[in-house]
Amino acid sequence: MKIESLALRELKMRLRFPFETSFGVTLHRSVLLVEVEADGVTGWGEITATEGPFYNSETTATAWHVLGDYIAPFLVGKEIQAASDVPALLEFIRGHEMTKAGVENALWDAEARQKGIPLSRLLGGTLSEIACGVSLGIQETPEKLMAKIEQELAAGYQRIKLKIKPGKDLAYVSEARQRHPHILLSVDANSAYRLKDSEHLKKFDAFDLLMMEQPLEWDDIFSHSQLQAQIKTAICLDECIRNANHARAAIEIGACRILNIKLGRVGGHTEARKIQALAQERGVPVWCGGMLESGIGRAHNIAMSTLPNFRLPGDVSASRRYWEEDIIEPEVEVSAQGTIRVPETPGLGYEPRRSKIEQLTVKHKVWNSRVAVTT
Ligand code: OSB
Ligand code: MG
Repeated sequence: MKIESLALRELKMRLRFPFETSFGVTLHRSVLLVEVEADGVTGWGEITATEGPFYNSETTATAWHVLGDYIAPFLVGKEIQAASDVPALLEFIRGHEMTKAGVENALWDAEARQKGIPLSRLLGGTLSEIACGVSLGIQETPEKLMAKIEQELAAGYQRIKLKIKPGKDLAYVSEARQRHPHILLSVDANSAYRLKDSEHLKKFDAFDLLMMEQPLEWDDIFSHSQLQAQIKTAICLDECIRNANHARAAIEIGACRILNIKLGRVGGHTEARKIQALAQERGVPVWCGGMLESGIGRAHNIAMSTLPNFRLPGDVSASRRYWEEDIIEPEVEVSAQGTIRVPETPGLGYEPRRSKIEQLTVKHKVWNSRVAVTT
């Protein structure tokens, strides 16, 4: 495939509800979309960086910088065999996984469209339907959280994940478990605790949780292994795992029993597949995490979730939980059983709605073989 052009655009999108995690509240998303032209075929990807460096170290601004100053000038005009060539080509750029993932994943979409097959099949996925859970932001009171839980269970979601932080944790989780003794329930701290809080974190063992996601520092695998030795609840790592080497280290030293795979955080489909295969070999279940994506990122998440060893419901839920109107056609819908049917049409299987995308775009730049064009 010849990479003829790369385009980056920033869309301003407003979530239907504010989403609160231990690192802050999000209502307005700056959604970054990558559009690639290869051999006359278009592919789409999403850069899932957040507005500020509070989840990981990337931001929407660093993505513009790294894509515009390094990735686009290097890749545009290049001939590649397959999208899976991209990570090796971009190895000279350290970090910036989300930015690289947006580009690589757009090429995966283009490659699948060229071959006339669904992206899920090109990736090696086998499922025709994926299991869905929801991630619920921190709420003002346990009562408000209980109402959200009821609503999502009524909609059919198979797993409820609660965001927690110190002071907004045990009372909320305890109440949720009392009301729903049998549901799959998990918590996600987004690095809000420290190893010295292990006595406090042990108390979660009483709630029969499916997992506790990323309780400790965002880049500290070793401390998680020390915590895992002290608690019964399975630790799931999110922020700490940015590539297959991290996953191998974490599994080897017992830092987690479950892995959350996010395409952006690990640098794209190629690295995600490596992590998935390694985890499978070691008997560690994986599931697909989310970054409040638009339909483009969501469609990539759906395709990835069809791979073997995605054994637990992901944070992949319906478009309408996030947006009044999504930017793809059709929107992502979830069945009353809490599943998404995997599309069977070529590529992502959802079409970008160009007019809606144009309408929401606040910044747009195209790099083609000769010049960069800003509109
Ligand atoms: O840690 O999984 C996380 C959202 C933004 C940043 C980090 C996380 C999340 C979520 C939301 O949990 C998942 C989603 O519904 O997209
Ligand atoms: Mg998480």
